[in-house]
Amino acid sequence: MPARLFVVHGSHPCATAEQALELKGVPFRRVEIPAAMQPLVMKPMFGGRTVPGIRFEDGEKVQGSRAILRALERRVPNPPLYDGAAGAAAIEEAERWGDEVFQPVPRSLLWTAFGVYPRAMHAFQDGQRSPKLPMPVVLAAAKVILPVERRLNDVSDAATRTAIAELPGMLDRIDGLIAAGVLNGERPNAADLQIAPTLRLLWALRDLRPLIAGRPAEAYMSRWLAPMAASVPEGALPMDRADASGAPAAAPEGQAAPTG
Ligand SMILES: N[C@@H](CCC(=O)N[C@@H](CS)C(=O)NCC(=O)O)C(=O)O
Repeated sequence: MPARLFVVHGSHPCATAEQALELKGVPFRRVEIPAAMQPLVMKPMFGGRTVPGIRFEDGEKVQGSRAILRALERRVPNPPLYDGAAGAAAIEEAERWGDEVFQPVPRSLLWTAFGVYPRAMHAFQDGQRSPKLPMPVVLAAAKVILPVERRLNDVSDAATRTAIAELPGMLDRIDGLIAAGVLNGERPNAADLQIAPTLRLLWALRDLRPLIAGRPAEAYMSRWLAPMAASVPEGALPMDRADASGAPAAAPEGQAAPTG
């Protein structure tokens, strides 16, 4: 049996692991776990509650995008993921930052935005192997999924405003890594695989596009990754109140999304 990669469709660290498997030419089967169910499925099998996790054909189990990339590098050295003009140490440090600091940003923002526009969740099923749920089922499921995801990801108005306020500095850092040749080299390295999927998910939040558009990071994010068709309409995030303290969220939960 080929390797089995346990994912939640649309998850950015899962995209990291999938891309690495494809680059290394390792055959794998994607096992899709419904959103918010990963603690129930992953914990008993891998010990931790998050996706991605992989079970290789020889039975070795590895959880976490960075650990999966390292296991792949060990098993299939070519093409290398930690080798490039900028040097392995710079790639590893950018990868660490991409995982620990940058990766959590879209999580809190996305679940805030879905709270405002739950209808937008329907299109995020595009490309999944499991059959797509119809809109009424998505809206009913959202009532269960949203509170669980908000709890799992520590979503709060304060965290949302902090993430928005810190995003330009993070984008500056990515532009700097591109200029320094740590990212965006001839072929994707481990840091590219970690950072580009997070950028792509942020782009799916239309409120954030003005912060990203025109930067080197904008062209970079879709160099190796197909753009996401799904997006969340503008007005989902408290952009104009990013610095305000104590302001309520942008709109009441469950409000219908505008068309488009
Ligand atoms: N940094 C880890 C974290 C992965 C992670 O948090 N995945 C999310 C989905 S994007 C998850 O499964 N969350 C469920 C939870 O926090 O219980 C990695 O790159 O593997």
